[in-house]
This record gives sequence, C-alpha cells and structure tokens, in this order.
Amino acid sequence: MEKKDINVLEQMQNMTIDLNSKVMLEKAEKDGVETMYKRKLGYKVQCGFGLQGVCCRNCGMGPCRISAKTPRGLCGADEHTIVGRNFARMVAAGTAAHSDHARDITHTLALTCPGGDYQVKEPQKLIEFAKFMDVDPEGKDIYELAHEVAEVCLMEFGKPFGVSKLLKRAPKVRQELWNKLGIEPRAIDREIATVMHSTHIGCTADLDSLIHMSMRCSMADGWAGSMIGTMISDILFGTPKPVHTEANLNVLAGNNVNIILHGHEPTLSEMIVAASELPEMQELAKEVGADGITLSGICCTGNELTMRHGVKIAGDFHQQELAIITGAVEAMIVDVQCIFPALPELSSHYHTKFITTSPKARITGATHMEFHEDTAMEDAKTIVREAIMNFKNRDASKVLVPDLKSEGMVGYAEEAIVGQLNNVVNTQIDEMDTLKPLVDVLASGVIRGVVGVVGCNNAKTPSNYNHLTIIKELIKNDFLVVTTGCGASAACKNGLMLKENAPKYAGKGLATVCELVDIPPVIHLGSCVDNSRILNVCSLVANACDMDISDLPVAGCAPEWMSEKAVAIGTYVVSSGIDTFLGVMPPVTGSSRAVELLCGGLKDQVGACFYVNEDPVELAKMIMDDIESKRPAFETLYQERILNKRLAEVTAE
Ligand code: XCC
Ligand code: SF4
Repeated sequence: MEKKDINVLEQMQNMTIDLNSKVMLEKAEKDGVETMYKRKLGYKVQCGFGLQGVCCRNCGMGPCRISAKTPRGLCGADEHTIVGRNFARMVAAGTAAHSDHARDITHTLALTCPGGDYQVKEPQKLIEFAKFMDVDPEGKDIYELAHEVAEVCLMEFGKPFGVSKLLKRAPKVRQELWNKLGIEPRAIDREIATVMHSTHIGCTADLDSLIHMSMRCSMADGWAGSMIGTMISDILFGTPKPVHTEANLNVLAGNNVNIILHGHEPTLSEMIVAASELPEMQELAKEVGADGITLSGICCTGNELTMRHGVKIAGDFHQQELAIITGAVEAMIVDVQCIFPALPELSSHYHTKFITTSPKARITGATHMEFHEDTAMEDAKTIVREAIMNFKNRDASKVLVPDLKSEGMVGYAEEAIVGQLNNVVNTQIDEMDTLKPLVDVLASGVIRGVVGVVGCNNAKTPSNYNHLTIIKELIKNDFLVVTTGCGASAACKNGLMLKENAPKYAGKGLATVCELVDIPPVIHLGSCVDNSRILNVCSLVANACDMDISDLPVAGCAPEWMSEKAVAIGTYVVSSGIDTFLGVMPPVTGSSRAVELLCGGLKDQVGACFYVNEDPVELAKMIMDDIESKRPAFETLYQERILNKRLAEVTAE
C-alpha cells in the first residue's frame, strides 16, 4: 500500500476501538470496497445548519436556514420554532418505527392458532396481560383470548377516545403528573399524526408546545408501542431467560453456512431459527459440503435472538458492512430499521446474498424475498434454502474471519432480574418482598445506583468507545448497568456480561452483589423496544418504595445514539422522570431556548431532563454525581416510607 493509503486506513481504524473491525477495515481497503468509515472521511465538514437543527424544509418556499443575516424563515419561523419542529419530527419518526414494529407483532398474535407457525408460548403471561388490558380470560380458550387481546392492543393504535391503557403500569404519582401536564398519550397513531400536523407550515410556532407534544408522542412509544411490542414478543416467543452467548465477528463459522439476521422484528427471525433447525435444512447444508448452519445476529434482531435462543451476536450497527467483508456470509437477511442502503452493492463484491423481506424496507439491488406472517414457515424455508445453496459460491481466497470473540450471559427480562435476586434472599411472592433484595442493595448503598446505558453507534464518536468507557467507569464505582440495543452488543463483545469478570471490572460492592446473586456487572435486557422493560422495573421498584420514578437513584444514558428512535426513547425516559445523559449532541443547539428547556427546564415539569457531554469520562462523572446527589433524599424517603413501616409491623407483631 502507498503511504497515502496507509494514512486513510489509519484514519479509518481510529474511528473504531473494536480490534476485529480494524482488521476488517484493512481487508476492505485490500478488496477495494467502501464502508461507512471511508465515506465518513469524505464528510470533512458536516452542514452547520443541520447540526444545529436550524434548517427547515417543511414547505416548498424553503429550505430556510437561520443565520445572523437571516434570523427568520420566509414564513417568519424563528430558530426556536424550527429547532422545535425538527426535534418533534424526530420523535414522531422514532415512535412510528417502534410502534409499527409493535403493530406487526400484534398482528402476528392475531394469527396464532394451535399447531400453527405462530403459537402462544406463554399462556400465563397472556392471561395476566389480558386482565391488565381489561379483557376477561374467564372460560376462554387460550387462542380465543390471544385474538381478543390482539384486537384490544391494535385498538391502542387508533382508538378514538381515552389515553393509553398501559400508563397504569407507572406509579400513581407519575400518572397524576402526566395527567396534570397533559402528556398522557392517546392513541399511538394519533400522537404521531398530531406531531406531523402541528409541524406542518402554519401550525405550531411555540417551542414549549412543540416540546410538550414531543413528550406526549414519545410516551406513546415507551408506554404504549414498545410496551406492547415487548409484552407480545414474550407471549409469542417466550420470556427471555439468562442464556450463554458469544459475540463479535469471530462467531462466523469456518465451514458452516453462515446466515446473518439483521434488523429488528422477531417475527421473521424466529421463523428463520426454526427453519434452519429442521433436519431437511441441516441435511441440505451437508449436501452442499458445509458442516452445518450458523445463525448470528446484528443490531436488535441479534438481541432478540440471542436472549431467547443464545443465537450468537455477529456485531453491532457499525459492523454490518464489516460482516459481509469477511467473505464468509452466505446470506444476510434483513427486515426493518438500521439497515445500510450500502449493503446490496457491497454484497455484490462477495458471494453474499443480501435478502430484503419487508415491503417497508425494500432496497435497490437487494434480492427481495417477501415474508408473510400467514405463510411464515414456508417463506422462512425458502429463504434458508437460498442461503444454503449459496454456500458453493463461497470463494475461499476472499474469506477472512477475524480472531476475536467474547462470551457473555444475556437475556435478563424483568422476571429474571427479580427472580435472580430473589433466589438468594427469599422466596416470597408479595411484590415488596420480591423486590426487597434489589431495593435493599440500592438503599444501603452497596450499589450506588442503576444506569441504563443503551443505544446505537454513531460515526461522530469512535465505535464503542463511549459505550465502553462509560460502562467501565460506572461499574468500577458500584453502579449496576443494564443495557439494550447496540450498547448491549458492545458490552458483550468486551466480556462485560460475564460474571467471572466482575472482580476485574466492578467495584467491591457491585462485585459482591454479582457474586452473591450470580449476575454479571452489566445486564442484558434485550433490544431497544425492550427499553420498556427498564420502565417496568423502575415502576416496580418505585412502587415497592412508595416513591415516584424520579426519586430513584437511576439514570439513562445513550453514549453513541444516532437514530430517531433513540430521540424518542430519550424523550420518554426523561418524561418518565429519569435523567438522561447523551454522548452526542442532538441537533438543537441553534435554539438557546430549546437547549435550556431540554437540558434544564424540563426538570421542573417532569423531574428529569437531558444532559450532554461529548467526553465519555466526564459524562460518566456527571451521571454518578447526579445519582449521588439524589441519594440522601432517596435514603430519607426510604427510611420514612419503608423502614419505619417495617419496624411498625414488627413491633405490632
Ligand atoms: Fe439501530 Fe436497534 Fe440504534 Fe442499534 S441501537 S443502531 S436503533 S439497532 Ni436500537
Ligand atoms: Fe421556510 Fe417557513 Fe417553509 Fe420552513 S415552513 S421552509 S421556515 S417558509
């Protein structure tokens, strides 16, 4: 390579801390193929207007861009209006993505039947959920009940009256606050439509109002769409239980047919897992000269599959291209969200079949094999067969699978977290007693707090660097970390989901808890839709402590967020009373008032707000300081509301 090329390679390699990724970038250069890392080099300067959120093209008179010379758009919209509208639209898009995913899962529940491709795996969970949704399970066949629950859930998307039924999962005080503020989401689709309508030219031109409707819309994601998505996924495919897995590109197997599942919804991927396990598929793989079939996942599909089946994690968002560059992938099968449009062209340099399956995410140049839930198994078999038959086209001279992989325990649903703690301490079923161990370690300060470190990779930061730096800082200082999405993949790739590594990375308090309770210092909660599990656990703990969520020593953090879904998530987490720390600045800095409101003013309304710092060490410190500052009040409340009560009970006996 010439010196110039080496420079380019070095620059690209500096954009990730993953050692496998660095190897693959070198191969990409040798193979003459382009990746996100290369394209990023071409973007020396990104558009300043876009970065600040002050570019508006919401009507045909624009685009209008706010600057000192042009302080208003043609219609007179100022920077606050434009930033607010752009922010609200990001939230609406994110909410749409998560909720449409949930809608598909719910349709799948409506298709369940005895002996069918999709069945009810968790009847008890269905019955409980039915009761919660005001559907009487009494005397009903489980499938009759499933269909009824599906219909009630589908109504949550478009019902004409009332607010989300799922809000009642939150502590009472929080529900009252949402009611007072007017941010209880009504029907999910309605909140998305309201934002799109109100941000049309000539509607809302008031920043407070735009942020207010952003919060209400985001709540339709967290407390409705995502909550339904998670619940029904568990009912259909089983509640995740802790399971062993492996992560990073080395999970791609030498002489196996490698199939990568990438995207988000478990509907397709679950069926691919089932199809690939069929004896006829295993035999076919042998016939074409392979030893077997290896499935692995990328992005949230990876998380969904790993937590229910231990399917290995091939990589995160930033490794989707690098996986193909290994030359060892027979097929990459995708559904929706976070799929680079670059993949078909990239795949054409290798033997990899790049297969799109959803009419919602067609990509020019891909092999489109549409997947329909009502012919699920047949469709899945066709797709798997296509992958197997492609094995003979693998070109050994183009294969390079990098050396590293890591192991971890994944799949801690709410039940697993509570259950695991309960195993050690007691076995009572009363809610407070069940949560007592978790509450006790929090209240005593053995664990200083719990932080959800979640979200994507962003080319604005070296891949995985912020995630790992922050997670390591937190656990070193006795903060338990729960994680989802690509942040979870980063943690797993680096051994942080192994209990054995707790003494190495965790502080004394946390390491002791890990040992006693048999958990890793970083807990895998699933995909991004599963952030609703974090809301659930927070609600349970708040209820058990007779407090609001905002009283708890907890925080949210998205160190490398990039998607609009992440903006929706951050906003509902804040609206739920949890301070949220971002490692990448959202495009709002063009409006001083938006920054003041999002990063401060919201605190007076919902008891939480955003904090941003692009230095991960500083951000970690901000998180810990924030939680520590909450602890004295939390401990006092705990003493008043729980300990004194317990004492009174004991005395009464
Ligand atoms: Fe996408 Fe969900 Fe972000 Fe990863 S974490 S880059 S949204 S796959 Ni959800
Ligand atoms: Fe310009 Fe107003 Fe149209 Fe936006 S809505 S493009 S600011 S005229």
